[in-house]
Order: sequence, then structure tokens, then C-alpha cells
Amino acid sequence: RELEEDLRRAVVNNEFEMVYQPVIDTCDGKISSFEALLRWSHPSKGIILPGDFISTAEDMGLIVPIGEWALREACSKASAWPTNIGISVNLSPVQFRSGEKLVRSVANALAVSGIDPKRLEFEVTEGVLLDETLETLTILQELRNLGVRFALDDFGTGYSSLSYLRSFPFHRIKIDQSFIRDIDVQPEALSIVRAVTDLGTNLGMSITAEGIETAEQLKHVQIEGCSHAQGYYVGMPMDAKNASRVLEKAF
Ligand code: G
Ligand code: G
Ligand code: MN
Ligand code: NA
Repeated sequence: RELEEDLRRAVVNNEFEMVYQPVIDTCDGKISSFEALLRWSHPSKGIILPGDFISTAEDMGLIVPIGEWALREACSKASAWPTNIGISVNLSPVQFRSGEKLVRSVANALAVSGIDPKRLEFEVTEGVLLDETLETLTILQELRNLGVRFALDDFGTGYSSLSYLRSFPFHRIKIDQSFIRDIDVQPEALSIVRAVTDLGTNLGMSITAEGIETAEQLKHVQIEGCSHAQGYYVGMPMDAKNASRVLEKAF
């Protein structure tokens, strides 16, 4: 109740910020993209993480205007980066249900920022595809026709992931951090990372290992053939200024 009123005000006053977490290419260790992550800068409570407000924002439908802002902001910041650096943005299933409105806002964010659509990748979870309706597939296809790419996020945590790989051409699989966390200690986690990486690679997809927190984990996913890595060891989420600074140093 209180959260709902807070959120309504936050949308009106635009109390949101984006932070950017680097993703590296495991072959050369260089940054290949950033994942844009939403933060709520609450006037009295400080920074609030998505886990504490996204589901309420979804229930209220507010994730649509918040998500539109997040997308415009991320594309605008990416337009100042070297053109080989990608930007990924998380999409909620509720944004998909807004249908053509989502397609229009993506086309608009691309036009206003002027970035090459190939640089923009949307991260979706199985939740988006759960109702594998014609409508959902049509929206996905229309977005793809704009030239943007898609990643299947949190891979391995839901049901029947494999059928989604067949019904829609994802560019990337992001292996959920729970598997990476146990990769050095649990043979089953390692087997799953290996199997998913082989499967995705054979289907022509890039593979990002999420939640890399140690040098050992990075080494491990390199050996297993994951093309990309992301996590606190690789780089913390940072504001746009620091992201630009890191890129300047690297190029
Ligand atoms: O740092 P982290 O707490 O940022 O993110 C937690 C979850 O919130 C992730 O699962 C991520 O997918 C989701 N999330 C982060 N930013 C956004 C956003 O801009 N839009 C949506 N819909 N979800 C986001
Ligand atoms: O669901 P999604 O993958 O979009 O969410 C990314 C979330 O994972 C964000 O909350 C981000 O802050 C968090 N995250 C990023 N790197 C790490 C990491 O190395 N360890 C842990 N525990 N969380 C991470
Ligand atoms: Mn994500
Ligand atoms: Na994820």
C-alpha cells in the first residue's frame, strides 16, 4: 500500500537511475557490453534494488513507463560509447503484454539515440515465453525485425527451457549464477554449465556465465567454453560516468 504510493510518486518525479555492469569476452578479457540495471533512488530510504519493487511495479502496470524510461536512458548512454560495445536491457513479461506499445518504444529509443540496433540486446526470462501465444511471438518477431537481439536470462532456473530455444532464435544464453556459484564444488553444477554451453554453442549462440565472483570461476567457465563472463569479479555495476571512464581506459 505504502510502496504503491511511493512508486507512483517515484514515476512522476523520475526517481530512477541506471547502473551498468560490464560483460567481458573470455578470449581476450576485454569488455564487450554492459548490462543496464535499474535502481530506485528513494528520497528517504536511499537506493532500492529491483528485487524490492519490480514485482509491485509489474502488478501496478508501472513497469511499462519505468521500463520505457530505462530503455531510453540506456540507449542514450550507450550512444556515447565505442560502437563495438553492446548494451543489454532487461524486459519484463508485463512489458511484452503491452504489445505494439513496446515495439513503438523500442523503435523510438533506437531512433532518438541513433545507436545501431545490433548493439541492443534484450534479456528476457522464460516468463516472457511462458504463454507461448501468437501475440508474444509476433511481438518478439517485430522487435527482431528492428534488428535488436535477444538473450535468454537466468537460464536453467525455470521449466522446459529447451523448447524455447527452438521456437525463438535467441542470440545468447545467460547461465544463471546459481550454477556458477557451485561450479568449483559441485560436479553436477559443472556438468550443467558444460552441457548448456555445448548446446548453445552448437546452436550458434553466445554464452554468458553470470555471477562470476572469483578468478577460479572465471578460469573454469573459460575452459568450459563460455564466450562471455559477468559478475562482481569481472566488474561491479557502476554509474554511467564510471562506465565511460572504464571504456576510455580500455581503448
Ligand atoms: O542488481 P540486480 O538487483 O539489479 O537486479 C535484480 C533483478 O532485477 C534482475 O533479475 C533483473 O533482471 C531485474 N532488473 C534490473 N533492471 C531491470 C529493468 O530495467 N527492467 C526490468 N524489467 N527488470 C530489471
Ligand atoms: O536476473 P538478472 O541476471 O538480470 O540479474 C542480475 C543480478 O545479479 C543483478 O541483481 C546484479 O546486481 C546481480 N549480480 C551481478 N553480478 C553478481 C555476482 O557476481 N554475484 C551475485 N551474487 N550477484 C550478481
Ligand atoms: Mn539480466
Ligand atoms: Na540473469
